[in-house]
Amino acid sequence: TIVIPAVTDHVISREPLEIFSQDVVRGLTASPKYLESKYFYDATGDRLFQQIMQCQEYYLTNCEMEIMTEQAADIAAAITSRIKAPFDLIELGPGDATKSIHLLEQLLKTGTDYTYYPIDISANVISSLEKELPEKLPGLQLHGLNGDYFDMLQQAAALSRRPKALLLMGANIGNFTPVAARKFCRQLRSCMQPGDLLLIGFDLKKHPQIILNAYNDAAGITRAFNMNLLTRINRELQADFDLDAFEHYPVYDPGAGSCKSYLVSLADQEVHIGHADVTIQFQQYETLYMEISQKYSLEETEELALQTGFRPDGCFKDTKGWFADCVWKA
Ligand code: AVI
Repeated sequence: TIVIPAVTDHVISREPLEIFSQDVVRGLTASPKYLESKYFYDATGDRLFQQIMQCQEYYLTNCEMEIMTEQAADIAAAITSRIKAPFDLIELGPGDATKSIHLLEQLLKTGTDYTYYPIDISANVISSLEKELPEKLPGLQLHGLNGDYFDMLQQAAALSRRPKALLLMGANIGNFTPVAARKFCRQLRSCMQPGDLLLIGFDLKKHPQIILNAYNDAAGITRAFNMNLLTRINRELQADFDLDAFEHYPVYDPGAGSCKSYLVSLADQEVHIGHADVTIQFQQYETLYMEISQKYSLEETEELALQTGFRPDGCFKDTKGWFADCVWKA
């Protein structure tokens, strides 16, 4: 039987404009200036990110896709041999589930009893999955949860006491600094019971030029992706950023494993944020820090697991060894 829960179960949570405004002003009045990359993802940002994932330079998606298509049976077995069905498979930030669908399909093929809970801050993502996935995967038990990861994890825990396997794919952990990643993983762990599993994707350290190119594609999509946040601030907060007066400038530090994207102000200039009635001064060549994409060695992924209350328990790599989906046991 197909169980499709009522759409009304969703908790609608939107980032209120006031919080956006405060975060933007806090970042632009800090020294050095920064913006939070979680704000990249408005409708245009979502579309640009889809395009980034299709860029030849942005290897991450293909690497993880190879893992999920070629090793779906092994990943499914890794889960079912470690936790007992029936269980909940909870995906944080599923996107269109094009990667996880292979795992969902494999689990269905082997007759595993599980319910898939995609969690996303975007209501669109959840309603599309609820519409499309049961058509593609007849028999899938699906319950979408729209909201903040941790609020929705609590809700999932309240809905069922079954063992849980969490999926955090797409190297999303990389968009935290190492310190913030530890905090995030500890918080995830606190939502899990001993024996629950986490499958977590990491972009691995590799030749620095390959990494830098992934964040500096020749077609300029990543540039547009960064610039789009300025456009969003202009539109939503009545600001007057002149996009031509900023240059997209990503750097990769192979020692630290951190790829950081900056916008560099090309001139002395002033930007007015109408909504907050704040004027920001930029000096020529002053930087605006936009995003971190942290890269890990396999040893560093294991350290992160151990520091945050998990036991690393194997990992799945693509044939190039550029990306890893790691199994952590709570
Ligand atoms: C979503 N996240 C894992 C992407 C990354 O690789 O850091 C976001 C991104 N930023 C620029 N390109 C892609």
